[in-house]
Amino acid sequence: MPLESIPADLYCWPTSRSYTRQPVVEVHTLGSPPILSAVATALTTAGARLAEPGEFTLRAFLAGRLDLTQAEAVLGVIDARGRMPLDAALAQLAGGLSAPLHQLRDTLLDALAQVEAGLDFVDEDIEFISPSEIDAHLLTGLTTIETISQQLTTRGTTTELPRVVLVGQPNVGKSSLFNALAGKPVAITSPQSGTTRDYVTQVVDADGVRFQLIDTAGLDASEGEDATLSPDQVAQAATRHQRAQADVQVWCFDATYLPDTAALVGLCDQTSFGKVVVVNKCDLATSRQEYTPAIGVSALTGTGLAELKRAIAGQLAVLELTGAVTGTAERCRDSLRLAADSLERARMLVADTAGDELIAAEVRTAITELGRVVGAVYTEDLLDRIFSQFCIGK
Ligand SMILES: Nc1nc2c(ncn2[C@@H]2O[C@H](COP(=O)(O)OP(=O)(O)OP(=O)(O)O)[C@@H](O)[C@H]2O)c(=O)[nH]1
Ligand SMILES: [Mg+2]
Repeated sequence: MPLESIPADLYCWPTSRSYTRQPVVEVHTLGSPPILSAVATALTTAGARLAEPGEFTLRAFLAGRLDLTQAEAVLGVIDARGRMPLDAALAQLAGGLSAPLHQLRDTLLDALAQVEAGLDFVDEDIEFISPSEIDAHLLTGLTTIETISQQLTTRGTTTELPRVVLVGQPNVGKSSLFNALAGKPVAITSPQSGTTRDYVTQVVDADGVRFQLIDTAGLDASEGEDATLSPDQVAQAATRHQRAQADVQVWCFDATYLPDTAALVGLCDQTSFGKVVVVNKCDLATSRQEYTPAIGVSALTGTGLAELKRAIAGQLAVLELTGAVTGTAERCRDSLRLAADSLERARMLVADTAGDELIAAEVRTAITELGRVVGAVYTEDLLDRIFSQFCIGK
């Protein structure tokens, strides 16, 4: 197909109201690699060059559109392989970290300006800010840093255990699998459909990875339809809630009742992350069947349980690998500590009436350290380190 006959849309931002605050034109066309490569070749032949990794986000940062924590959050969103890291990255992108940091920096800059103004008039006995006012600013600063540091620690180490939720139709053996994985009979099981009414949870260790395992009520055909709130529907709503909160969903099927093989295969196709598909009651299957890519297990005999644990641990490992926001936490920890140390020293100097020069120097150090976190103070090396992790075109 000749290149000029390809349908394409051009999105133009002729002024500064673009992602990078520079005039931008986006070409949207068919997503076929040879076509995209032909378009890229045509554009580069006409004088354009390919973007460096992360160049668009770097430009957005340099133009003041994003600060450094938000630029890192862009990477976090792209790399997120699960609900938790995605939520953390989106919150950071929305300014969850930058807003309090910028506010704190502004407060300290104001305080510093007044301390320094006093230095210029030291012989004339004019006081621009009283020691108690300085101390109040420093104390606010310390409290804010403490809060942000705690937030970063929680994000960096994720104290909350990841949630693995068992879902499937009634009677497929979810509660039996729950007990088998938990290693003890915690959940009630029975031949009667609809046994589990409320969810049950247990901390489980699989291949050295700890997680919260959650058993839910079976999903019946009425899921999503509404009527009066019968106990069934309450159970269904609880199941939907648990599913929405899941980091990994384990979809359970019954080997003796595999109604829709196409649906099973379809579900397995979407298992790139966050899902594991199991076929339980393999001991009852008439012939030894292969369920790949689903995992054949038997809660009764224990067949396939080791493989299931490995699969869950594998999915959780993918979650752990996403580290952009963790990256921010690591990058910022030292700077926040140094800023807090300076503010502590400044407070002692205020208490000792040690002189405004020394107080100003400590506040300046704290401001510089906070500036490093948001990117108001940066080096080429730091930018290289952050933006080289991006893929081209972001
Ligand atoms: N043969 C065999 N029976 C099983 C297996 N797993 C569960 N069962 C039986 O299947 C029935 C249902 O098991 P449950 O674990 O209660 O099923 P459930 O999915 O939790 O059911 P609901 O809570 O009603 O949604 C029980 O009679 C179990 O003994 C298995 O691997 N092999
Ligand atoms: Mg059950």
